[in-house]
Amino acid sequence: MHVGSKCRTCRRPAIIDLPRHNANFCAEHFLELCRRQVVKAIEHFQMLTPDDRILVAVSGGKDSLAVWDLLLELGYRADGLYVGLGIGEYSDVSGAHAKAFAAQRGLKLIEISLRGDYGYDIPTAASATRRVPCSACGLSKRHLFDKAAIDGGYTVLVTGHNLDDEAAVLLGNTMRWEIGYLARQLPVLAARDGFPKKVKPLCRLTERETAAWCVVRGIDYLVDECPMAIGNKHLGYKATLNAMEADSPGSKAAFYLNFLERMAPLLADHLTTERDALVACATCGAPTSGEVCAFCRLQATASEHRPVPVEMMTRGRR
Ligand code: Q46
Ligand code: ZN
Ligand code: ZN
Repeated sequence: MHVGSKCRTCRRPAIIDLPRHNANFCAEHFLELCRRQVVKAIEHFQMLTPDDRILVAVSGGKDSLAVWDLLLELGYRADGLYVGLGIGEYSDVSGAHAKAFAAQRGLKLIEISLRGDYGYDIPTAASATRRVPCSACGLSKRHLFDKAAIDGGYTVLVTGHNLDDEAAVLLGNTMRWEIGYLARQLPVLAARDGFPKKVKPLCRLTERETAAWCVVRGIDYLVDECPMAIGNKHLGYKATLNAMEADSPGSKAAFYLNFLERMAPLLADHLTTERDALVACATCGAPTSGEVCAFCRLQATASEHRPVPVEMMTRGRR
């Protein structure tokens, strides 16, 4: 940003430049732009109503704290859910940020510990299954988020996925033409067969914008990346998109938002035909297409395994 840049709205000194909007903004009008983008996403996709009981999955990072803050600011009622993944110091610090945010504002935060409540953690699960950590982690989070929302009587589960996350997943799915995944890559998924409604109100904001939201609002968030993300393809897709965005501002948002508007409706048939008949998991009762759900199978394997420290799983990967 050039020294002396002015806010597009009020001409006062700007604090941030947003090349994709071809404009600079002061703090007040930057926050207003973020609110507007979130309201637009919520209204366009009919994500939330004022009567909803909302559960926000909170990691302690910028996106989840920003979305919780934004929803409260917009007048919604929302509790938080924190799942301790047992990823060494990263999890300790992320948990501290989530708890501090809730405590400072007198908010309810449901806390679950994978190790304490389910007898395993992500480094151990990755070692036991010999698969990438994010696979066991994603499976565990999805199951526990769904379960907490259903058990707690919440009508909607909110996650902090931002435009960069969604565009990176979209690029990965497009590279392989994963039609089933592409059909489901929507910022709102309706409740069905024992799964809660799931929404992503930050889908129109980039991660630079959610970080700036937190800085301007004085929200203390965990800046470090998860140590187990190293080498994951998602980061590579983000870097590719960022390189394209640097050359052509706005291309990342166009890629994702135009997919939602132009392509996703054409895939709607795949969303309805892809459903298997679901039955209750014999162990935990969650909806599953097999006899025992993937989470219970993972838990059985990982909780039998001797605990593996995170350092062992990240050594030599940097
Ligand atoms: S926490 Fe889990 Fe992420 Fe870490 S292990 Fe992968 S999925 S990168 S959002
Ligand atoms: Zn301004
Ligand atoms: Zn189960």
